[in-house]
Amino acid sequence: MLIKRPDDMTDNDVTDFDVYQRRRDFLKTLGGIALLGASGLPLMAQAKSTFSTDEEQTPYKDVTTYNNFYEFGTDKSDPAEYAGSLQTSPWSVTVDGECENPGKLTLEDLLKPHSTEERIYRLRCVEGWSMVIPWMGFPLADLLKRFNPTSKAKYVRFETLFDPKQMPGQQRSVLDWPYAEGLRMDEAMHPLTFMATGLYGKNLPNQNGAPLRLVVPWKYGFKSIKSIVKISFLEQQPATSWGRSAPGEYGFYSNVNPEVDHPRWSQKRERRIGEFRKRETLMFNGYDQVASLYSGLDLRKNF
Ligand SMILES: Nc1nc2c(c(=O)[nH]1)N[C@H]1C(S)=C(S)[C@@H](COP(=O)(O)O)O[C@H]1N2
Ligand SMILES: [Mo]
Repeated sequence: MLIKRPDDMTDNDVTDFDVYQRRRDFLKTLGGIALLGASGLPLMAQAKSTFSTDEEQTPYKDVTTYNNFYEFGTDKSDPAEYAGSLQTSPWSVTVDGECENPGKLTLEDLLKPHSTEERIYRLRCVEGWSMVIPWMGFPLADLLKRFNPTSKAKYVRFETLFDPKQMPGQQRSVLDWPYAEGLRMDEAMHPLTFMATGLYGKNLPNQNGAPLRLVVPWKYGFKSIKSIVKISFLEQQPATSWGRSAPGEYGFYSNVNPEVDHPRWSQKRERRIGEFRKRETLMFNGYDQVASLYSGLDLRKNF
């Protein structure tokens, strides 16, 4: 098969990428002991994240050309084609609401205290397809703690950039812009919940939500909001873009659940991109460690 090089890949990137892939093969031979740091350079020995899956990773090309990012259009190929117009530098993130240290941070100041780790997560889209993506980033909890949320902070709301010039999809009212998502505080603080700044050992491509996007692997992909400019600590559950546009179809929780069908299709199975036969969808997308967050909650009602 002829593999087309993505347009945004320079020769330099390709070299890094080749190194990255060889590194992965090398690591496999070491039995999963990661010896390389976030920069791609050998650092101190570091145990491979216990949160990561060792399932086969979806090829870089698919991860970066089959996307949902409605700010750039509704076709899977639109984000890769049009997200080049997104200016990710300079970038800043406003943090407000129920916290002791609100503020507007430059991306540099926001990222500075965090070291980057790799998390290889399954991503299950509500549409019935899935991928395995090696993200780079850091736990969301580590970021949120810096702002000292008060005891009133029960939820966290996230917002994507609103700029119809850079994001032409926002000129049409397909969704309630800006894209907004939310998590309950305990979900946000769960160690699986991740702020991604890269994938496959490279900076995040724009189509994947550069420069900063959320990854919540046990929830449908639309909870993993891209290109975040605002984080708010709230006492009340926030409205979400998908929840507003179709409340009967997209609930606040949106945990992956093969027992609760989407009103228009079954959620029992999924197509892993690159595979021919469908596979069974797992409760919480296979992340059973989150089950205790929902004890006592009727997940049919709270879908
Ligand atoms: N701002 C924003 N974030 C978004 C979306 C979007 O349209 N806009 N799509 C979501 C959906 S439906 C999915 S499946 C994932 C896809 O992430 P990926 O393209 O990096 O695989 O991003 C989510 N985050
Ligand atoms: Mo999705």
